[in-house]
Amino acid sequence: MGAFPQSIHFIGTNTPRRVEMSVRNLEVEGEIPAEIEGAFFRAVPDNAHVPMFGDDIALNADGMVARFNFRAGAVDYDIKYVETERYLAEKEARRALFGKYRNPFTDDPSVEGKDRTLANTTPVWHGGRLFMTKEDGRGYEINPHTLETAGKWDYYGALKSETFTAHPRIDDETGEMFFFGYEAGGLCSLDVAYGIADKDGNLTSEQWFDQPYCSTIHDFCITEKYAIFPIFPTTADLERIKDGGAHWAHEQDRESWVGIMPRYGKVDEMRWFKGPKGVSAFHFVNAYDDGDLVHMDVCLSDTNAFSFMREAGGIEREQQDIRGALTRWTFDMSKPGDSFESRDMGPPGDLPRLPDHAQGRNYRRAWYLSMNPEGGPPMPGGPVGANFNAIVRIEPGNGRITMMGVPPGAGVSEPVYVPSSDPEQGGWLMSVVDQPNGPDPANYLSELWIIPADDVEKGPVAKVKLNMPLRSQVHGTWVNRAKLEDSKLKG
Ligand code: V55
Ligand code: FE
Repeated sequence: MGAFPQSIHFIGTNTPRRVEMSVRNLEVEGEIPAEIEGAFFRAVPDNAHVPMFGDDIALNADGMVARFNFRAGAVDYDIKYVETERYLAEKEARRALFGKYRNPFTDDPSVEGKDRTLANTTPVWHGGRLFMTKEDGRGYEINPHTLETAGKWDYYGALKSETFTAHPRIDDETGEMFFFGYEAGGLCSLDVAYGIADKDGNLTSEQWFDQPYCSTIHDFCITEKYAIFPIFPTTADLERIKDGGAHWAHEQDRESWVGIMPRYGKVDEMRWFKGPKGVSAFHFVNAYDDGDLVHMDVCLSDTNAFSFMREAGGIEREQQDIRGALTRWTFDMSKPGDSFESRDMGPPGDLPRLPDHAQGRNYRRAWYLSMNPEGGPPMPGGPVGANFNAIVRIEPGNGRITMMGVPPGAGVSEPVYVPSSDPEQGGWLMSVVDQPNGPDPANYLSELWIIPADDVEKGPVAKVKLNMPLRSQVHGTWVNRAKLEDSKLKG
């Protein structure tokens, strides 16, 4: 088996844990609000084997699906590998057979042509089903009660795209899911598939268009009228990949683009707006219509946040020297031309969270992860290799910003939002907080904090204790008890 490398993708909260387990009745400090009933699903990349080549990146680790299950004031925890084709082939061989991140030319010949996706990025709930997704392949359906893998999801054979985003958007009013897949027609293709699934989980539309260049489209937005596709200059190149190189390289001197089309329209109605050069973003808070205006709020930075994507593009910039802001881009759909307005709204950060009902609509508040300048540097870890140490709450209407920091050295992961039946209360955030436990960076304790969503500065009302370290998650999703009981797959 050998040993894991000690690079930023395997230390701190990225230390491989690799344990499938179930823990009943976790210890709780404080009190869990009685109305919290449901499951917090998390996507956790965690290597089942040492990488084929010396080093690797966290994005290339096997997907695990984890669940904090809240029932009658008690919390159970479970975590299990997603049994992708790739995971099962390597499990059988007892070693890595798939090589570098999104580079099939580096694989062991025995797995040629096999599906490479790891399903390690976002748990998605739609139409009574749970999926684990990653943007390089189709989603895998998971039984939400047992966490067993049910198989690859293709909408009963209807889906043509070879890929499915880890960031679909669900309109809470119509129940429809809007999604896309890029490199939809194969490695480095310009094809983007734009799809809609109805509230019951049936594919009702799939259209393909070409993006301006082969970029990583990690997230997109919907409003009540539009679908919005951002194109940032982190690009794939087939020759580089065939040479065994990186899938992605950031191009600092290349322009960005935003494609906007009516969300129920035809892809040839797409209008392309030209954006600044060299910028990058992985996640959008939200977008909404305001008369003829479209506002889109993006966690923007002046270069790519992933060091390996910068390095492949020859960009020398330390993580702490990256600049950015929560930024509002406003498009006037009544005017011709390809320009738009931009303004800063909040401190730099990423991993935003929005209440489900506010998707695509004017919103009162949202949350995202940021750095508390007074908090001291957090432990290394997380998808980028650098953790965040604060949750920021922003009211876009008036610019009010509040914050919850975590103890020195601790890291905080993306929260989920849990609505409250009491409109005065404002709901809850749940977030895993990893706190150092001595000088060894692999040694820390993970807790799930429950925080009043509209009073984040007050800190947690309850801490659910694992009494052990958990590997960093990427994204998570909250599914309430009624939805779980209404699931298509039963326990
Ligand atoms: C991201 C995560 C991925 C990936 C591409 O967080 C982008 C961004 C966990 O996998 O493959
Ligand atoms: Fe993401």
